[in-house]
Amino acid sequence: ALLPVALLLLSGCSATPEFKDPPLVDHRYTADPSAHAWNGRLYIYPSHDIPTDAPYPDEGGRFVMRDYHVFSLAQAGGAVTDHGVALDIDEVPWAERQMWAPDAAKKGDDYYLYFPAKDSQGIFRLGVAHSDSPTGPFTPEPDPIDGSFSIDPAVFEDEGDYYLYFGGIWGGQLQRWQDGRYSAEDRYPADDQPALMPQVARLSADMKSLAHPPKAVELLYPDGSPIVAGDNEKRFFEAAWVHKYQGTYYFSYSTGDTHKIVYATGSSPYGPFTYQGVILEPVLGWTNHHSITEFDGQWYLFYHDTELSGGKTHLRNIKMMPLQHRENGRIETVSAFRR
Ligand code: FUB
Repeated sequence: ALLPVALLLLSGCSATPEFKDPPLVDHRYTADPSAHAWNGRLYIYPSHDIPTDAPYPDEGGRFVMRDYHVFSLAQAGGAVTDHGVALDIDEVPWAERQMWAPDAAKKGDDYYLYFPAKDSQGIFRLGVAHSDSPTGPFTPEPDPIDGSFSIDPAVFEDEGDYYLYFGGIWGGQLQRWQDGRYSAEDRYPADDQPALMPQVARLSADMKSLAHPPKAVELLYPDGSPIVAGDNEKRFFEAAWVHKYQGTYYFSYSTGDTHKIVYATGSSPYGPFTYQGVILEPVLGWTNHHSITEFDGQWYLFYHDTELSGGKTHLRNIKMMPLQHRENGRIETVSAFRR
């Protein structure tokens, strides 16, 4: 968990790093913030981290979350309201453990919460729950979304259509799905072969099912070739997010074991997306996970680090900071630390 700070120190900054932004809340641990501006208010759908002594193998066994709380703000920098439990794992018939990073969508006056959890077989699936309020409580469907798998759902609305992005390697199990079928064996491509790509499917009109089987989202180098599995600085790990700026689609994601949030751009919500650069440098803590949303005419990056827990990777806190798109469409690289 201290690796990102060690890197910072090695990169020439000798003083103890100072955090740029305060945690948005400090009365509970929160992570993976998916933010949306709806009805003139900012709503944040994070994971709810809880303490545990569970071992911390590569499969993310310490992320033992069991419920979701929704948070909201009337203005950036203003008071943050915790709206209480929006969904508890005991209400989801198929879910047994590990409610990881969620997202939400608004369609008319209906709100949908999308979330991953492991079923009784230990397999990650994606669930959906409905509410007539952005803050819940949400009523879950009795079964996972048919055809869904892996983790980190993110929903992007474009011209009346809704697209569900998802996937994560290692603990997120994407490497166990080939041709839409699960196999308990981890199968990774060779380092010089195309990396495992995130998944996308358009949602059906009911927002509770996929309109077609998931497709791979192609992430490319500027020369048009696919990003390869051995390129840990650029290949997809988890935490997909899509936003649109001046007609261009921005696909951003975490590089996992190199701890960055990076982005690629394209001209369709299905991709392909061409790699552009780093949005957020490593934070304190192993995981890096974000969302990007415009609110009151300003774009913001929502992210997490482990300031409150003093570096415990499974006990994180959500934060936000302004994000700048440059005139050429590039995004300004930011750090969670002051330099
Ligand atoms: O919060 C659990 C997992 O950690 C998320 O699903 C990943 O994106 C990582 O942030």
